[in-house]
Amino acid sequence: MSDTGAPAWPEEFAARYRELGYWTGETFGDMLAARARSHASHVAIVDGDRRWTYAELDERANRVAAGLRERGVGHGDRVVVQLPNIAEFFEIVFGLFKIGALPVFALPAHRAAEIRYFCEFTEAAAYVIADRHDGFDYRTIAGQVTVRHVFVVGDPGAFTPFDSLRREPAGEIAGPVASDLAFLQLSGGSTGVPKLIPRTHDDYLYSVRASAEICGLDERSVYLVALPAAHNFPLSSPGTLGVLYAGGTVVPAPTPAPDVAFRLIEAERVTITAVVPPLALAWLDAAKRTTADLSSLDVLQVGGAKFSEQAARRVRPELGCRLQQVFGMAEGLVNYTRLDDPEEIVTGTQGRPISPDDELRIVDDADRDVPPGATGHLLTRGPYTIRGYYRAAEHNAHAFTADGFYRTGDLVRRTPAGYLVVEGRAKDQINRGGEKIAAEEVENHLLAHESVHDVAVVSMPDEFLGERTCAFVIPRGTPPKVSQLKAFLRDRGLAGYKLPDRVEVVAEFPMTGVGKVSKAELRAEISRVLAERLAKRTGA
Ligand code: OOB
Repeated sequence: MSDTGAPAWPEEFAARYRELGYWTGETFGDMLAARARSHASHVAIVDGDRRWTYAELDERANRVAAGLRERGVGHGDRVVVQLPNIAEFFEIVFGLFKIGALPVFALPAHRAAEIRYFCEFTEAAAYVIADRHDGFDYRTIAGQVTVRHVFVVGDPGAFTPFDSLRREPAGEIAGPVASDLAFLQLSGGSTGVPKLIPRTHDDYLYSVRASAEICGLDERSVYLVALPAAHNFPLSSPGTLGVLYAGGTVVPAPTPAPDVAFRLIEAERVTITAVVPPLALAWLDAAKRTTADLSSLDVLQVGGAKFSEQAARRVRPELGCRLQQVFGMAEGLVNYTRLDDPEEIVTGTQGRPISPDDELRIVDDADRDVPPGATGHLLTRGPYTIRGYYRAAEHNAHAFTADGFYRTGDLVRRTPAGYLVVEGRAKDQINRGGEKIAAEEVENHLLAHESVHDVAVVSMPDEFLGERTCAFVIPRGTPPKVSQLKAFLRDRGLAGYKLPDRVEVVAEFPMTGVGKVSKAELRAEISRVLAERLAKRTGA
């Protein structure tokens, strides 16, 4: 492990990835500077009535970089960025890229518990927020973290105005090199605390460039940021970075609600956007009634969770655009259906890898390859898949194989044509409509409640979100109600999407042969309960 806390690729792999032209030595700061030269007056970002050209975005990033430097933030420093979808997100992120400081990409849904942890664990130098968004005041979190600086877009309250960061650059800024870390991304996780994913300029920019090509982006592309901008999918698959690489235009949406998103698609002639399956369903339903002109929309990307074949078939007829399925992970590997694939591949698979050098293995519980076409655990390594989490040596020992394959925790099968179909998940995680919840993290918080003797958190099927969260509780004294447990977790500062949707009180847990709680049986049990309830309601 190097002193950056990030396990690097072995030199023979790094050399090969350079030789093959995947790692080019370009940084994200270089990329923006190059676009500011080649596309100076082309619009890069549209946020409300603000339209920033490439020249302006680059100049703003340089100014913010100078301001960060003046405040003592520099190369290798970590900065927790928690912003809604606004233009300043790109200004600060590129400002940080320019000086080699590392954004830590928090989501707007995170609350004090998560943010405190990110700040402490990464020893962050600064925390960047907007004053308020979606009815929440982020300055209340800022009061609870120990960082040197809090920069606030909007009304700064007791903190430092983001505007004061914009300084006149004094000469050239010495930037990072492409093999340096560019940022820390969050893992969906399956452990007690979220894991951080270290990505380099070299590896990430490769995935961005290749994704932009697969998705046919060019300077006429207009990308609507419907999902939270910091998430890996809208950031780089091909996302905002892919569109900026291609010289196109990025349109951040304040919310993905169909009325807002559809108005923006019409007004800015959006050509491509990315959503999670529940949003795709909401858009499909809203498309029937809308008066908005969606004719510019060429590609709807759907990913983050399994999109049902039935819903996938509706996209072209009902939204009038092409569908692209995306099965990716912040750790690296991203699979796409290709835009010219036949309909049955686009609707029936989750795509194939970006790179000819993405190595995939599908294995059984003992890491033996399963026969072709059989379902097994997906392992992967390649030119943009990490070799280890940030500062997590112990966890890395089992999250990766000895020869560097990442254990994705996904159960997949491969079609004869090389496309992946996601069949399930082996990791202890709930995928709530694309939002990932580590069961153990929620369990640890619930165990602190006085009425909880023991708890097991599992997924339960949900028609709209795919999965929701069910907490099986063995009570101590009076059994707790779901509303009480939710309030308790909210008070502890946990993000709203992690609160359990349902609580089942039980006297004991079913056990596996080796004496572990059988989550498989708990999942089966809650599915049975829900199916019975549904049968009763529908009189079946
Ligand atoms: C994306 O990234 P993460 O890091 O939030 O979550 C990764 C996990 C995968 O391991 C898998 O369990 C699940 O999310 N997943 C899917 C899926 N896409 C992601 N499961 C079934 N079908 C899909 N299409 O979610 C992400 C990152 C980049 C691009 C797209 C998604």
